[in-house]
Amino acid sequence: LRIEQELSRAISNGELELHYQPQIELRGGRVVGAEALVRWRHPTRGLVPPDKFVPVAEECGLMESLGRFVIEQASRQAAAWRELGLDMRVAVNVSALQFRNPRFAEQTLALVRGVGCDPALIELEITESVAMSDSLHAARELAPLRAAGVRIAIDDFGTGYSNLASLTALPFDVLKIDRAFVRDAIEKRNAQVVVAAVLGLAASLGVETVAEGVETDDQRALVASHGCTYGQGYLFSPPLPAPAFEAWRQKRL
Ligand code: G
Ligand code: G
Ligand code: MN
Ligand code: NA
Repeated sequence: LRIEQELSRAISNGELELHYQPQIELRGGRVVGAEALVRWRHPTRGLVPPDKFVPVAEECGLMESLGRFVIEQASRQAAAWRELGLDMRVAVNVSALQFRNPRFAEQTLALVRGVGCDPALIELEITESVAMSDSLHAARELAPLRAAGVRIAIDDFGTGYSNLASLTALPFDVLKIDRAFVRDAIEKRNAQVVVAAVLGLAASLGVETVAEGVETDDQRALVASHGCTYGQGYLFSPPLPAPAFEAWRQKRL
């Protein structure tokens, strides 16, 4: 069977699942949310990572149904956690193709509300390059989402070629510093300069920040000392299936 056919079947058969990686408030250590990361539990190949099938989905017309699955599942989970009394946001990655949809905002809000989820529990991650490739479209789609309470995060920040003036005109709530800068910040002066500059920019814009790929306590301390709001990375936890995530969170309290 070709991978496209298998993937199409996998989406309808429920072989896709979301894993959740915690986001921690660096001042105080509170768990404020999680990034949802999709995996394919393949019957013979085991757990397939997203970089092996998200591009396939984009190429063969399956991205819309994959994206719909991810938004619905993440919203169901966020609503279920609220039921349990855990107030946690769930961040969802949005692909370039998904975002290009002229009815992206409307359809996303319908999916979120359709499963009984408060839009304020959802954060959408859009990469810097996707947000900036058509900033007029981006502004048009992001405004109604934010008006409904959805938070917008710019993912992989620092890796694109942003026109900073256009970027600052975009409505968003969070900048996620790409993990390459966090990785190198301790040893490489230029990476540390980028981290400090991005955190300074975010503070001036009044937006929050997430340092991605935090693996060591030195990295955590460095980004915290420059005012970073949240941390995410193996230092805290890898992405986990929902039950393991809940157990991890319980143990931390
Ligand atoms: O842990 P990780 O291998 O999950 O993720 C690898 C890449 O796949 C990341 O760049 C991440 O943004 C992307 N990714 C993970 N889950 C999703 C998803 O649900 N949708 C999209 N479009 N990309 C995802
Ligand atoms: O591109 P995006 O930021 O959406 O993707 C998140 C990716 O980063 C996932 O593949 C996730 O598994 C991975 N990841 C999460 N935490 C760490 C970490 O501490 N170190 C490294 N190297 N990768 C991480
Ligand atoms: Mn992401
Ligand atoms: Na990222």
